[in-house]
Parts: sequence; C-alpha cells; structure tokens
Amino acid sequence: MINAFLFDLDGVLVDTAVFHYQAWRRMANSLGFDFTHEFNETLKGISRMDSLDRILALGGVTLSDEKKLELAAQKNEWYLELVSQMTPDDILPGALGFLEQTKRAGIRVALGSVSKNAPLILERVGITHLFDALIDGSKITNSKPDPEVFLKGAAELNVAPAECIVFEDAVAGVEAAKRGGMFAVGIGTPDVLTEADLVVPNLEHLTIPELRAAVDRAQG
Ligand code: G16
Ligand code: MG
Repeated sequence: MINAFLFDLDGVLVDTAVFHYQAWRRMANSLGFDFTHEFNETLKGISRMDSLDRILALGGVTLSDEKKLELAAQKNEWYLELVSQMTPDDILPGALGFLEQTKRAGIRVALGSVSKNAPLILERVGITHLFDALIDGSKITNSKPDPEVFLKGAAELNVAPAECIVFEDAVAGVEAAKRGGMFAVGIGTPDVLTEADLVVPNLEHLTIPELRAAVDRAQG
C-alpha cells in the first residue's frame, strides 16, 4: 500500500542540478582545474561541504577549513545568482501535473532534499503549497546516500517507509531510498541509476495506477 511520495528537488522537480554544476565548475576553474559531466554525477545529492571536499581532492588541492568555508560561500553566491532568475517556467516537464495528480489521489507529499536552498527554490517556482512536509539541508546531519532525509520525511508524514515511493535523479539519492526501505523511482537513465526499482526519463507520462502496479510487481 502506497501512502506517500517523497521528492528530491534538484533534477526531479527543477533543473537546479545544472546550476550546481556551473557554480562548482566556476569555482574549480578559479583554482586552475576543471571537471567533467561524469564527475558531476557523483556530486548529485551530496551536501555542499562534502561536494567541495570531493572537488578539491580531484584537483589535488589542500586548503584550511577557513578557506574552504570561504569557497563554499562563494560557490553558493554564484549558485544563488542563477537561482534568482528562476520562474515557474523552470519546473521540469510533467512535474507540476504529477504533483497535482498526487494530491488528487490523496497521497501525502514530502520534499527530501539535502539542499539548504530548497525552501527558497520552491518559493521561486511557486510550488511550496503542494507539500505536506519539507525536509531540507537545515534539518539533517547526514547527506545522501544516508537515508536520513527520506526517513525524516516519512516520519513527518506519519507514513511507514515501506509505504513510500521516492523520486530521485541521483545515484546517491536512489541508494538513500533503498537503504531506507523505500521503492525508488529513478529520473534519468537505467545505465546510471542501476539500483532504482523503476527508471523514467521525467515525470511527464507517469501515472499513479502504473506506479502502484510496478510496486505490486516488486513486492510480489
Ligand atoms: C542537492 C544537490 C547537490 C548539492 C546539495 C546541497 O541535493 O543535488 O548537488 O550539493 O543539494 O545544496 P546547497 O548547497 O544548496 O545546500 P538534493 O538532495 O536536492 O539533490
Ligand atoms: Mg537531485
């Protein structure tokens, strides 16, 4: 029985994943190196400071904690410049219709994002009112692939993990959902999201009866 949907934000409801990529690249370039789209996949769903550590390790750069905080703040400033231009048109294809379909079906809805900017982004694109619970980077101590963000979402909705479906575009996020005992719908491609229970390119053509059938098949 499915009673709740937990949505990742970046790359599922809005395309801020591309803004994170641009802002981190700008920071790496300022230090004299670059990174690829493939490497960027490994940053999705990872907290700001953990992402910074991974990027600095890639570039072979060692810095003091103070300098690292400075760089993280600079990256966030560049990221927020991009976010400030967002409008409701930046909601990904099918996401709004799917959220509305979810509400009509009486399914509870939570956000499960490790981003500290998540509430601001929901406001900018005008969808805050569609959520029954918001779990963001300010409410968790462990980023994905730790299941904390989704377990807190389920708890806040008062729904058991086995009754939740998670929608995720990140490898780390799919792993978090599975470790939390939840059905994981990957948004992307099956070659990247190998651990997802079901993979779709976006939320555009997904229907709730189809999802319920996929969960029934998986649970045998
Ligand atoms: C998102 C992104 C990550 C980002 C993290 C922290 O996680 O996928 O790339 O590093 O949030 O974001 P911020 O710097 O805004 O706090 P999620 O869980 O929304 O995919
Ligand atoms: Mg994401």
